[in-house]
Amino acid sequence: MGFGETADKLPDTIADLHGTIAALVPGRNARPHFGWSMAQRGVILAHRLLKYRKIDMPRMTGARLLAKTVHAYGISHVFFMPYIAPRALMEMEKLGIRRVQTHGEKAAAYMADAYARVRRAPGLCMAQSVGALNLAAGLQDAWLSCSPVVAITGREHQRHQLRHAYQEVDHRSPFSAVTKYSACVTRPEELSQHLRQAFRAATTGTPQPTHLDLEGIDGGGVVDVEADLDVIVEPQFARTPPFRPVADQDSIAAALSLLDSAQQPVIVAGGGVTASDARAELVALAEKLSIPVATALNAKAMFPADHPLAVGVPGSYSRACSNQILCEADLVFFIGSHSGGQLTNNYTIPPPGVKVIQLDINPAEIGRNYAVAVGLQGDARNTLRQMLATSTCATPRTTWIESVQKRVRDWWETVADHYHPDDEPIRPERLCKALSEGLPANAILVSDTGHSGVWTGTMLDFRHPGQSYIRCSGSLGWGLPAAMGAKCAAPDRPVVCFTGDGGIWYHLAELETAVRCGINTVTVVNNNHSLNQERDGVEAIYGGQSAASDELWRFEDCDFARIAESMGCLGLTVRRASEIESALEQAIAADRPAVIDVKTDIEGIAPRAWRPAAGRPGMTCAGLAQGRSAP
Ligand SMILES: Cc1ncc(C[n+]2csc(CCOP(=O)(O)OP(=O)(O)O)c2C)c(N)n1
Ligand SMILES: [Mg+2]
Repeated sequence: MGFGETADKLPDTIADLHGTIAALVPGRNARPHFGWSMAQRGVILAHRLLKYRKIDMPRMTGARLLAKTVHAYGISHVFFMPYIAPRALMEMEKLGIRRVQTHGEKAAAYMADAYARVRRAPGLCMAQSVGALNLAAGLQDAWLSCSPVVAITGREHQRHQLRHAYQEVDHRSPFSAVTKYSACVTRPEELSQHLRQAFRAATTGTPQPTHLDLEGIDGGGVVDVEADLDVIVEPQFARTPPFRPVADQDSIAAALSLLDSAQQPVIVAGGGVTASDARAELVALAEKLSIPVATALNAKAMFPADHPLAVGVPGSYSRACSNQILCEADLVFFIGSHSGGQLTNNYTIPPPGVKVIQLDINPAEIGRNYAVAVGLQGDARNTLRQMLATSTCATPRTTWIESVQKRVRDWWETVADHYHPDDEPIRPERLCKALSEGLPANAILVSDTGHSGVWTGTMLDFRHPGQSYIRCSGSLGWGLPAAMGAKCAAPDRPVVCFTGDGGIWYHLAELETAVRCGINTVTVVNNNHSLNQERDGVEAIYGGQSAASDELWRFEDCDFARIAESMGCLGLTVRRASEIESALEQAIAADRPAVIDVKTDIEGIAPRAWRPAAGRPGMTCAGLAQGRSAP
């Protein structure tokens, strides 16, 4: 039942109530009231009131209320680790919600995160009380990636709190670090209100996780109890963004004027462009105003890789040319970007002091890291549309664009050695080339972090508007379960996870979940049998390579194809680059989850991010800094 329905019934029922009250508490002229005491009158009134509540609020368990509400908010899958709210899970099943029971709470949170990002709508994950902190740890990535995940946990009864209850610690601090809204719900009557707020907070402004902590270690104090309950759903908050405000026209005019007069402007598109689904508008504005476009990892698929204005991904996990181009810009237009530490290589790319325009739906983000010449508060898609409607075509900035293109071409030449050959063991650059060529036009690429983020961010190209890219914001191991969440969100699209062996070890057990639940993802493992991104740091401390230093980053060479087969997946091993594409085809066509174990070069280490020479911010290329990428 929606708000509207409830409201429609109110006037009639309240009129009835007035009659009831008039009968019970007669006016001065009425006959004395049969000697009823005030208490008796109160009881009768309360009884009538309850009856009224029953008219509008059917009696149901908190479980039914929870299931009906999340179902009405469009939730098709719930990701959880038992033992949590089994009655609610039963009610969800009746409504056709798929229950994805995982092997760990972090994996459940990662699945809900990717599910939410792919659907641009809330995701749902749950855990019992002792798993709550694991779930909170899993929400770190959703928090960092601005993903609208609603998390539900059980909590030891209030009467047992602070009494050394079995398995119980305080949930408040861990969840306060990774949620926008976190509330304790002690009775089913409180659930509607907090659920509404959980969906509203998750989807509005900067989308981020929210949390409800239900009474009882499995939430039984709320879900197992029957009461007169109202299912309230506000469909607007069942998707992101619920509102699409347009920045004010004066600010838009000021921004357009600055962009017009800039000689060497660059647009930096962030995750807000992805969240707002503003790819077409971004491309159109860049072309109309003749401005090159760099993308954050969170917006990598929002600009065609082969477009003449494409700059690539700047920052820490970057191409040298992207950082160089940003250091040459005289104006940077951040769109839906936090201009955070990774994107800006710790606030150095572009250099501090550069002229900046920033557009964000959340006004608190505007100017956080770079002082702005013009701030635009609004939804990316609608504000870009307004900018398109009120701008005139720019004279092409031929010299600037040619210099940008030359930087990009020169950079490709520096990596060509690793990009083309069919050597054994395979170089990660070559693996990415094969994936760029072999990914279907509607594929979703899900990338783990560390080297996986560097390789996919810099070496993998998306050329089709139907391709998507989502990436881990930092928690190694996110990739495999996240790909499963993405597949649940888009069952008809091929979902390919790119992870390292260090990454896949974290949540390998979820392959069993994938088989059991029929979630057919493809996991490509860049298997160099090591955490090789850590190698340089370790050897620098040891003063060179030794058996002891090797212990800090090397693994046994394991056969992930056989491990995957043992769980019911298709397992493939690839040793030559020329075999990658056919393996990918076979894996995508398989009617079950698949793992491709790609044996790669242990020397395949990414270069460190390019940065301007010390003390000379904004200077042109100082050459590739020596060394390797930071973890
Ligand atoms: C939860 C967590 N712990 C530790 C790290 C640090 N870290 C980043 S990349 C990395 C190594 C990744 O190894 P692998 O996935 O095999 O890729 P490789 O470096 O070998 O190419 C580590 C340990 C992290 N990002 N997240
Ligand atoms: Mg590795």
